[in-house]
Amino acid sequence: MSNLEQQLVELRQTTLEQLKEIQHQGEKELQDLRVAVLGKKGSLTDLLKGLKDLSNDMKPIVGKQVNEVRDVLTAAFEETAQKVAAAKIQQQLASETIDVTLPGRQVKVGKRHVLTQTSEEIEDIFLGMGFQIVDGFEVEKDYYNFERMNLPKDHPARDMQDTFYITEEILMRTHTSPVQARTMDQHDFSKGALKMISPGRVFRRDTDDATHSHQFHQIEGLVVGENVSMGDLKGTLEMIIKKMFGEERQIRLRPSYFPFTEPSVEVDVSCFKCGGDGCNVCKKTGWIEILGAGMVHPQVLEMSGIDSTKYSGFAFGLGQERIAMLRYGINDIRGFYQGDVRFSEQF
Ligand code: FA5
Repeated sequence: MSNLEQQLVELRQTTLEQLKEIQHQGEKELQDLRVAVLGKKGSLTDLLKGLKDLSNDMKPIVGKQVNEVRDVLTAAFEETAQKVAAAKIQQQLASETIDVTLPGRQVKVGKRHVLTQTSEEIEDIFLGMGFQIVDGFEVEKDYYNFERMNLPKDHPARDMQDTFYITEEILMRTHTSPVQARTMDQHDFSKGALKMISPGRVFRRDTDDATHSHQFHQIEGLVVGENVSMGDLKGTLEMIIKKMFGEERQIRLRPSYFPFTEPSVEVDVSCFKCGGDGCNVCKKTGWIEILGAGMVHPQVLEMSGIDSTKYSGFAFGLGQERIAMLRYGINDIRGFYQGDVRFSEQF
């Protein structure tokens, strides 16, 4: 037996013995031994270097023995690794004690955002009155957002609702009112009156402060049919406000101006804090402004091909944030959008 063959036998023998020992030690010791024997600079690689000094006859014979030893040792390392891992688990299990008296870990449960809750509550009330809920587009045509709302290109009232333009003709909608035109275009009046609401996000070039945001949420309401009157508008709004803020709430209509309604009104609700006596919430007036509304302008009906001598309608647009702020006493609108769970958890 050549010297090299002798060394191979010895390496195999000693490594297998060392592995038996390591079985009772740890993963690090096992890894160190693997590198020392099978690694790039390990003993087996060292022995391989001796091959070149052997005769041509011996080279293939000893080369084969080297491969055999590598295979045997690789398998032995694998087997020992499994034993070490199993021993580690056993050890952990033996040392672990479970204290069944410890309180369980509480699982935090999320919930819907306060604005979603508000919107769903309002949707439920209107669904109960036979309204349909319609979705609109957040990216809208200038045509529907302004022109169909009786605001032609050069109308000065456009200044009150400047917005972000995608192109000259496409913009981020400034209110949910364009859904009015889109829905009226589709409605078949031979099947009865149109009654719809449309909640959604709107965008304006407004400066962010405690009560204004450059993006916020509105709910549009629209009823068109025969003999729809201002009394219907007032009754509907009174009902929704009493449901949202309590039976004792009163509403007040003040004359206002929107190009798409005539007459137009601003709707106030009697202050939920002072009941109308005047306080810091209602700025000493006893009333809080909550939404804009009015009778649909005949021109707006006609643009949808609706005969304004036969049909009339009312519409309103309320700010969802405004409703939620009044209901829950939230004093800064920015809280809605910051995603702070300490804010969200309260509702
Ligand atoms: C409108 O947007 C009309 N389209 C509403 C309307 C619809 C009138 C149908 C008549 C018929 P106004 O700009 O006032 O109106 O906005 C309606 C509500 O949105 C306001 O009462 C307010 O609650 C809310 N709002 C307006 N601007 C902001 C803002 N920057 N941040 C948060 N809420 C806002």
